[in-house]
Amino acid sequence: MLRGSRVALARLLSRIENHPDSADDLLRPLADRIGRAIRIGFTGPPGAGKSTMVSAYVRLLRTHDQKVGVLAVDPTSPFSGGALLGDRVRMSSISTDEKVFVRSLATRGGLGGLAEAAADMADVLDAAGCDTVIFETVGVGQSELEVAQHADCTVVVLVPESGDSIQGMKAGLMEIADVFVINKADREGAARFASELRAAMNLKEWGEWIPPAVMTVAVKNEGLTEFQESVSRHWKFLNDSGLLARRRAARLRRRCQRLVEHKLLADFWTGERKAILDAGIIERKSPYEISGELLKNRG
Ligand SMILES: Nc1nc2c(ncn2[C@@H]2O[C@H](COP(=O)(O)OP(=O)(O)OP(=O)(O)O)[C@@H](O)[C@H]2O)c(=O)[nH]1
Ligand SMILES: [Mg+2]
Repeated sequence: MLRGSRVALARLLSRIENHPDSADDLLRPLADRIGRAIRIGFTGPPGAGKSTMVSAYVRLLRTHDQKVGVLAVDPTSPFSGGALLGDRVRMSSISTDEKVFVRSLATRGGLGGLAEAAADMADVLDAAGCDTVIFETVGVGQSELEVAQHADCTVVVLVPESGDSIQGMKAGLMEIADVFVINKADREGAARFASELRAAMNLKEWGEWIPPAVMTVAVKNEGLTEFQESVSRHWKFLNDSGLLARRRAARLRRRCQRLVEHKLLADFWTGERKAILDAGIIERKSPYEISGELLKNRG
């Protein structure tokens, strides 16, 4: 993979996606090659145009001869099986490019595993020499928001109609945005929504990064230059303010804690402990008493 083989890269990514246990051995020798790539997360409601936007942005990065990795996290809903195919079609113009590596991650339905797999795979793409690694996730569930947290810069893609529910949206998407994109600006209400967003963002304290709101028509490549300028400005801010180093350290800390927790949990539930648990329930003991007993004979 380090000699530039796409086949090897694809194989490594599959291995990590399908056999999380192998990530340790695979990632260890790559550790000192990780950290060069800019990681950008695109998130937002279903159908907002994230994939179209990512494709347009990747084409733009390609004009600067960047090597790009894209990790598209499939919509969580088991009912939207068509979306993946749609993504394939929409991203087909970039996926035949030698210096672009597009990969879809299936939602496993498990806890958090997806975010961890995405982070590991981003590390591999980074080590493989990608200048930019892009995550695309649907911003609805917890695990999608977690994936977004693995990015240096989070782009929240909205549509003019999102303005109607800006209050309800505040809780999740509003907080994580570094850059807002109001895509489908060929539809009515985009400018009004953009100024509403800007007004809401300007309430932030001075000295902080104020997320800009960029209007785009991704299907027509419109607004892409302005978008790129916003991302570049944010990247400069991240570096100048020292926030990049802090964010990355926080991210690594969280990942390490997660790994420790997974490992401890996996080791904890022995047959004997499961028996203690079941016996306690049959004896109608309080959950506190049962958990106390379980933790007493630990280690
Ligand atoms: N009118 C208009 N349509 C757009 C624009 N950008 C994307 N679309 C269309 O919107 C639809 C959804 O686009 P996608 O890029 O698949 O959206 P997405 O957010 O990736 O969707 P999911 O991954 O399924 O959540 C497609 O039919 C696009 O052609 C735009 O700027 N204007
Ligand atoms: Mg998509």
